[in-house]
Amino acid sequence: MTKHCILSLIACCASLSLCLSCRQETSREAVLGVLHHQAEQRVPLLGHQDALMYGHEWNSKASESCDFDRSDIKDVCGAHPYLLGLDLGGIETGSSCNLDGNNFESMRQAAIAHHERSGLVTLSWHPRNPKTGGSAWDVSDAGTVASILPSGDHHQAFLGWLDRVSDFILSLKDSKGKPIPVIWRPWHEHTGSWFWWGQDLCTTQEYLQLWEMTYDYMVNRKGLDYLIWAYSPGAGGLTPELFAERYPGDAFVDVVGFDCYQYGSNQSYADDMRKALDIVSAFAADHGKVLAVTETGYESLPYPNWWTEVLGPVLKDYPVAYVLLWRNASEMPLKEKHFYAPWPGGPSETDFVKYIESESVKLL
Ligand code: BMA
Repeated sequence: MTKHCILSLIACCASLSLCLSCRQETSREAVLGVLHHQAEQRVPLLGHQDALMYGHEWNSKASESCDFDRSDIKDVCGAHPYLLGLDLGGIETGSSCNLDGNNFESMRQAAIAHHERSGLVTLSWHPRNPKTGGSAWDVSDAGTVASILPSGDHHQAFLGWLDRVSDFILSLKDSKGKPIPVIWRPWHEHTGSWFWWGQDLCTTQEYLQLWEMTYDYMVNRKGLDYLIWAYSPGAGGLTPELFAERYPGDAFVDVVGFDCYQYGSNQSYADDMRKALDIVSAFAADHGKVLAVTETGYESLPYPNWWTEVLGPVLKDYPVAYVLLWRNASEMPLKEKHFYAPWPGGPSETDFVKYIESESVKLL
């Protein structure tokens, strides 16, 4: 081979690999572009946790062949939520189903089907406690985070958990074999102390190390360099200092948001939302990040005009890229009142349709 041939071969390989990485980069960039655009327009994408898996009165598990084309929101207004939320809790131990009974293979198919319809997917994770073997809510051992960091006894085992999470995400590919960029939201609500990675369960330095280790393993070891990373503390007691304290850094985060639920009056929820949105929108602007409401809702929607009179008026004042409603549980009768989105015949159906028709939020 002549020197000229070798040089052109090297140039060709270099441009091919550039091209491949561009292709991945473009997808990630395209999603970020959509998110920035919606925020600028002040028309958030509407998301719903587990939307295609089950609803208030149905479960995809019950149908023999399922194309994941049903959701409570579509049943109510004819279009799916733009964003599908799914949770990987349980995958770390090799379970076939997640903590809410969704089969992981079905979740994989739902995520792909949603992407093929041009929707976006966001993944959260409620992993079991790697030290005690308890649930994500087992806060009995304040040494759990320390135990999975590089010098801890459970470090190697935990890397195996990250392998399983990463392999699931890597298996999300479109019909052409192209990886699907998802919004990945690990270690959420850490400003509270109800998960083993929460505020009183680890130091700031340990939390930051946990995030960086997760990022490094997934991006650099597993090749997941096309994810969109979301950082989302809880809204309760949020201050600019608290939000910034455990922020992993601009290099490790794309979306900044918070989780905020209504427990009291409409006014107190609106106040909580505005307070959190003031803090996080200012942070997003300063750091050039996307602003999102990463989880919200009012369990069982006891106020029927909640959409147009409570949520809508707050959201319209901020550049929010997306808002994710929590799940409409199908565990009956145990969780009959555990729903956050409308369903046919449910309490807030009419107002939800009105809200959608006002084009203040975007469905698929
Ligand atoms: C909670 C509830 C639980 C569920 C958990 C993880 O808010 O919905 O029933 O197990 O989220 O999805």
